[in-house]
Amino acid sequence: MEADDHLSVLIQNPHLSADLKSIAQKVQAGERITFEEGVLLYEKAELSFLGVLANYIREKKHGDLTYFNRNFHIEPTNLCVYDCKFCSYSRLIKQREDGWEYSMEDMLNIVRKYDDEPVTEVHIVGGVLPQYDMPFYQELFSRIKQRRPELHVKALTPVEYHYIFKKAKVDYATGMRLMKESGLESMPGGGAEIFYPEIREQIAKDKCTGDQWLQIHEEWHKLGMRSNATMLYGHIEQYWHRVDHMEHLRQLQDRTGGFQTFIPLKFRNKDNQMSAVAESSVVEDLRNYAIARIYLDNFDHIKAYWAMISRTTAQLSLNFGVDDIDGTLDDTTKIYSMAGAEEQRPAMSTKDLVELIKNAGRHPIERDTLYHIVTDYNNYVFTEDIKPRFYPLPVIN
Ligand code: V47
Ligand code: SF4
Repeated sequence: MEADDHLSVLIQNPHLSADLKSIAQKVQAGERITFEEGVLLYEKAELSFLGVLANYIREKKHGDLTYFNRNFHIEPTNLCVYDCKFCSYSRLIKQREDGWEYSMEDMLNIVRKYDDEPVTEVHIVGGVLPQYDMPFYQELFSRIKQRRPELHVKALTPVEYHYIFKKAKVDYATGMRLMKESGLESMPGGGAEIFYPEIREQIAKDKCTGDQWLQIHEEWHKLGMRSNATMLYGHIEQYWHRVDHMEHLRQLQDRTGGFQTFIPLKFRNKDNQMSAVAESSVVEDLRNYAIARIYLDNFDHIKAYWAMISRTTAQLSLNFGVDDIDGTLDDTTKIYSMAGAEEQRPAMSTKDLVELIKNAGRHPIERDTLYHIVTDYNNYVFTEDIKPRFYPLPVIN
């Protein structure tokens, strides 16, 4: 049965409650659901119901296509002036012995090591420290682009931009324009956490507010540029805080159309100040992907970050609204392994990733950052496996 037949059968089910039936009919008609309906889905809808709706939307938008990209990460430092309670990664400045601080040369060395690799993107994000200021990042981005012009620079979040622009005494619009001129090409989705002030205050005090996060993305979109959005869920927030978060994103997207992908990030509780908070179940994770797919009707893509949720859940998520499972990472990212993700050394070869997608009955596509097709892997025959390489990290100052 096709996704639309599944939805029709569901709507005809005489046991379906009137409120859920009305939501299903809206989805079938391509209509937007309301804030209250979003909350109702979280409170009342079963996983199987959500799966039918989310898969219907996913297949309307993308059929079976499932995207991934080949990128590498640079994490300039794990020291941070902020102290987010959920963060297993950052070490306060006073705990310097646990930390690393890469110099400009260290970071350029990482880029150089990928010279012969078919990667299309470098993803740069880490802690916030005074020496990583606006001139530092302007120089870094422009030197990366000089070295490898076709490598897409996806870097930093409003958390860093708010901090470095304040220090440089420039407003958001000027700051984002200058970063673009230095070689920045898109912004990852991090730092969003939960926008609602009372929750944000408890888990991510002092860093940019939800409104500031949204304003910085808006300025970036006004320059014709694209970005992603995340939501850190499954901690102290309630369902309506998640819907409030997505509502703000949906409204901004209506104004700018600049978001590409929404990435729900499951809270992981290892080695952080919120370790007493239980993690969400896989069922809850899949429900959350599905509701995000249904609520964010104006977002093209929903991404599951496989390194964080395990390969099996990533496969399952492809039936619950997800059409992107990020990239072939190597071990240059530590954010997740340090927070207790299943993948302690996140790496998957292109062949592994392609097989993972095919085994879930989907059609694997390698994309670039802006979702242009790089390679269609559906009928691709691998003559040799394209493995990610493990590089020794540069010496830390
Ligand atoms: O903002 C930190 C999250 C984010 C934990 O745009 C945690 O393509 C769960 O945004 N449990 C940064 N999450 C990573 C990020 C990202 C990742 C992959 C792709 C993209 C993209 C963006 O990581 C932070 C924070 O929300 N995070 N600690 C934790 N304990
Ligand atoms: Fe710093 Fe980011 Fe960790 Fe918060 S989440 S403490 S801003 S590294």
